[in-house]
Amino acid sequence: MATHAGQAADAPAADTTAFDAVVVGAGFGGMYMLHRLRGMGLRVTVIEAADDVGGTWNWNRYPGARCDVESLEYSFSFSEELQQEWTWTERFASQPEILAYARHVADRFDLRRGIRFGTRVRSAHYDEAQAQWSITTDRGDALRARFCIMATGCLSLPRMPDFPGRDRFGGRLLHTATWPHEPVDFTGLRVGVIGTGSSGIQVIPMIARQAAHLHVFQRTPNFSLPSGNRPLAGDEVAQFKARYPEVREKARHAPAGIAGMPAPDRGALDDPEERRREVYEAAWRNGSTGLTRAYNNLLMDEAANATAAEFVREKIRSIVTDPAVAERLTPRDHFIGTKRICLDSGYFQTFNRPNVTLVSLRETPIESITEAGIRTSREEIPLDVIVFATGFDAITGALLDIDIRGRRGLPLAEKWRGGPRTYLGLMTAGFPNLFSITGPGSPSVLTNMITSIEQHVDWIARCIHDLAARGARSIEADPAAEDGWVAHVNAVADQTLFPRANSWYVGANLPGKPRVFMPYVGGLGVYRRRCDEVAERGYEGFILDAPAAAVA
Ligand code: FAD
Ligand code: N01
Repeated sequence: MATHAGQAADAPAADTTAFDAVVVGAGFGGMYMLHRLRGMGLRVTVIEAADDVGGTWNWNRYPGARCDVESLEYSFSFSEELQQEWTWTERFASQPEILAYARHVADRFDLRRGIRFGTRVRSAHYDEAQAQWSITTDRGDALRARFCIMATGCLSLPRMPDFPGRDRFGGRLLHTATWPHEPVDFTGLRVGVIGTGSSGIQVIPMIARQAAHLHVFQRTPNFSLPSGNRPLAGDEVAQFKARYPEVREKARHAPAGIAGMPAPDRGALDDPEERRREVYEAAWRNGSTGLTRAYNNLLMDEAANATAAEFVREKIRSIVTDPAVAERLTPRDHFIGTKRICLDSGYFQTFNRPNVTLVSLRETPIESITEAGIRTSREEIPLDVIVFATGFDAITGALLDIDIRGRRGLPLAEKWRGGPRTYLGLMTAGFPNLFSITGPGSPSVLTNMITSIEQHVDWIARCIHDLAARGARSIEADPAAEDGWVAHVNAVADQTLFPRANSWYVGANLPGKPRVFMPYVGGLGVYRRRCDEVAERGYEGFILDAPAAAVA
């Protein structure tokens, strides 16, 4: 393995099949991993199924798509020049702007020459004798690498429920996560949107403005807060940029990886009702997801949570003019925040429009998709376009979509049959030199993902560097350390209300998926310290250079 900075990293070489590292995915995770490993002088290639960088922001091009972490924080911190030269125009950047940013990063750091686009990794098998990964793609590539790094994304495998008759539909079928590259014009069309998670809640107001009529097919009502999105003023951006070093440092140690969201110091029931309402009202007016972090026990204590949930229910009733529609839109089946909270721009207001109809699938379930539209238990609704906003096989989906095999040919799918098992969300025992960026068991989707991505990439880069310095060929999780981490992840989650919701955090959105709370809820700051300590103690809980088949 090359270890010296400045060495020809992924420059054209005689052998285009042998690498120090193969990275799968060119979203923010894969892009930064490439940059770091290249800087260490490694031969690295990135394989990306899409035609461009950006991952999430290249795939999810539906109208209304934007981030819910403020743009000034939802961006890379690793380069001072980058963060100073890029200027965000809105408090919550739109998908086109975030994609433009990803492309800028790719160009600025000359990443594209290290990425094979339009290529999907099909398998990754560990060769114990050689201590190498063999990787194959849908284009017939067969690559070998010491390290295989999965930057495949937590929300990258879209899920399209298999309603009877789906393929018979005579109109256009769209999924928010595989949106066409050219804009879709809904003018004059009869449109149906299935799903009212974050994607549905963003796309519905946009389609309603264009369509002749929009039917919203809602299975479970969701909590949503006003985003408070607005243009950013030039001086505001300049002042923020001037504070970047301090802001980023704060974010790295904050529970959610966001400097503007420090941990609150009091519980909801510590305040009298009047004061509590003022706090919620201020958070509502301010926008963002702050309301669910207004008190430190909202996600721990049922009674505390009920105060915030009821506040939002009242808001829904005050916005939606038809009381029967308001009632159908009111979430009652989960604690607020235990399913990913949604941020919207006029979502509930949309149901006051004469061209929008809410169809509650709890009352009238979808029976089939017909050639002409959607048939519920009550009627057939004629449609020109059906938009699936039905989400993802989250966190484990993209990993298990690849045929990954570790020691003795053990398939990852078999090892994770009862749910994912990892040490620190970084590695899984029996799969040496296989890392995952924001993998299950790490804070990932409960944080600003870019802060978490940087933390994982930096840790992996340091680990690979340290292995080379010691002359070690491999690293893998010790099964006992893994058991301990899985138990810890579950114990921390069980102290919260999170596992009780039927969310994608627990895989409840997919029939048959094992019910396991997948992200680490202990907070990014705490988690970062733990990862750093592990490295400083000589990779405690990992086995370096285990002989072939030595690890169970
Ligand atoms: P991704 O961006 O998902 O990239 C993974 C890449 O891997 C994809 O390009 C995919 O094509 C590729 N890939 C997967 N499998 C294979 C394979 N077998 N072969 C080849 N390539 C493969 N997070 C936040 O923190 N804040 C937000 O505001 C926010 N908003 C979001 C909005 C939407 C609509 C969605 C869907 C997610 C949002 N997220 C948000 C989460 C978002 O996914 C992360 O913030 C971040 O972009 C993830 O980057 P990534 O590189 O880890 O994964
Ligand atoms: O997916 P979801 P998403 N019949 O799984 C419904 C991030 N993100 O793409 O709740 C009928 O949340 C399903 O109903 P139910 C963010 O992390 C962020 O919206 O299962 N309905 C639900 O209403 C987010 O959490 C942003 O009963 C069916 C919806 O489809 C994550 O991505 C924007 C159904 C799926 O909601 C996923 O969000 C977008 C069926 N068979 C995404 N199957 C930001 O704002 C599913 N549904 C930053």
